[in-house]
Amino acid sequence: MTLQELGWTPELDTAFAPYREKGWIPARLIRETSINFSAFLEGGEEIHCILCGRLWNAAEIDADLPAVGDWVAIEEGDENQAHVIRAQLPRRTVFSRKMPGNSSQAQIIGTNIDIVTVVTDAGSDFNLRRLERYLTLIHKSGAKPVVLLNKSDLFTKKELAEAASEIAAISPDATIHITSALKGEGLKAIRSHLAPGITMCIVGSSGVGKSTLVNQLYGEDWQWTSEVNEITGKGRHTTTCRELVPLESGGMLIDNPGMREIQMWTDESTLRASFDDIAKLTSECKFADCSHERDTGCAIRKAVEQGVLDAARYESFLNLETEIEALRKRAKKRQMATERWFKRNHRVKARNLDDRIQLEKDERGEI
Ligand SMILES: Nc1nc2c(ncn2[C@@H]2O[C@H](COP(=O)(O)OP(=O)(O)OP(=O)(O)O)[C@@H](O)[C@H]2O)c(=O)[nH]1
Ligand SMILES: [Mg+2]
Ligand SMILES: [Zn+2]
Repeated sequence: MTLQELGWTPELDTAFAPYREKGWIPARLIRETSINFSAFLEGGEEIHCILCGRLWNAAEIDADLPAVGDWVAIEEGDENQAHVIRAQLPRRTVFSRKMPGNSSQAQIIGTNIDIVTVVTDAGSDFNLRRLERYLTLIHKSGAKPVVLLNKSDLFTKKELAEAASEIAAISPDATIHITSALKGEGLKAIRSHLAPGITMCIVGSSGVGKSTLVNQLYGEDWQWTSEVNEITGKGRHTTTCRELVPLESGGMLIDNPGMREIQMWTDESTLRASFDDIAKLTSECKFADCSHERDTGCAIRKAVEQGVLDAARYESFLNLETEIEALRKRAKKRQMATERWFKRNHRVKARNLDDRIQLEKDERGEI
């Protein structure tokens, strides 16, 4: 596996020049667990590495820390010393969501991602409002959106076609494919997006078939690292940690744990872009500061009344705005407090004694 096949670009090569002079080598992070990381080197060798104390301390928030998909500079270790991440290279794209719970921080799902594939089905998981949120976040990340209606073996052609057209109506720029990961159907369509150096991040609720898809595209069962998968009560493997999987046919997949919450981590301009049709209407509202609720002369409400605009989509637009407004307020209020809390929390995370010893050595400049 060459660096290019791992997604290396001329821009990265330029950014890496000062690190090369120090004798460090480039690597792409494929897995992270607290402060332990795994990475691929040129040639495809997988290594374990730790973060140097300087980067650890410099990170004000979680999103500043290296994440799966990141390119880093590694100082190589030996039998006695761990490989150390010495520097982080600029990110081309960042796919993140709001951290679950009350925090107003961003949680990074993956970086340097070209395509985000949202997996759902035409049945119990199908939820257009949730999909809207995913698509808004994908739009913000700069990656290309793909939506899969998986488990096609469980639905009729009519059900699948209806679900697909409902998705198409809310996301004109997303490519929609109908697949059955179990039967290996529709894989060709997914492969058509992949090529050497391209990274596809796969997201969606737990149990929709993300890991099954990864295995199918990989060609055999990917050997998940032991801490990655947990066997649930039903005997099903559920992914507990993100992981980058390289494909022999070219391209890389990032498998993710199922997401229960997909909250907004975005701003007004992104919101408007993903509700382009509604945003256009706002310019026709009578008042410039129209709340699009009870104001007279609201073009959006008129469109709903005339049946031009779906009422649920209008509701969703209003809710998203409220959510972003709340997020902004919360962010302001908590910024200072959360930053302090996260700094402390990062250190607590270094529970593993070995890690702590390594970190301390590193902070003293011994490694
Ligand atoms: N009928 C049918 N079942 C499928 C399909 N794809 C996956 N499954 C089944 O759905 C269950 C969950 O699949 P996984 O691939 O583990 O789902 P996941 O999205 O990785 O779930 P998490 O790791 O928990 O997020 C397994 O029992 C699969 O065999 C499909 O296309 N059709
Ligand atoms: Mg899984
Ligand atoms: Zn209005």
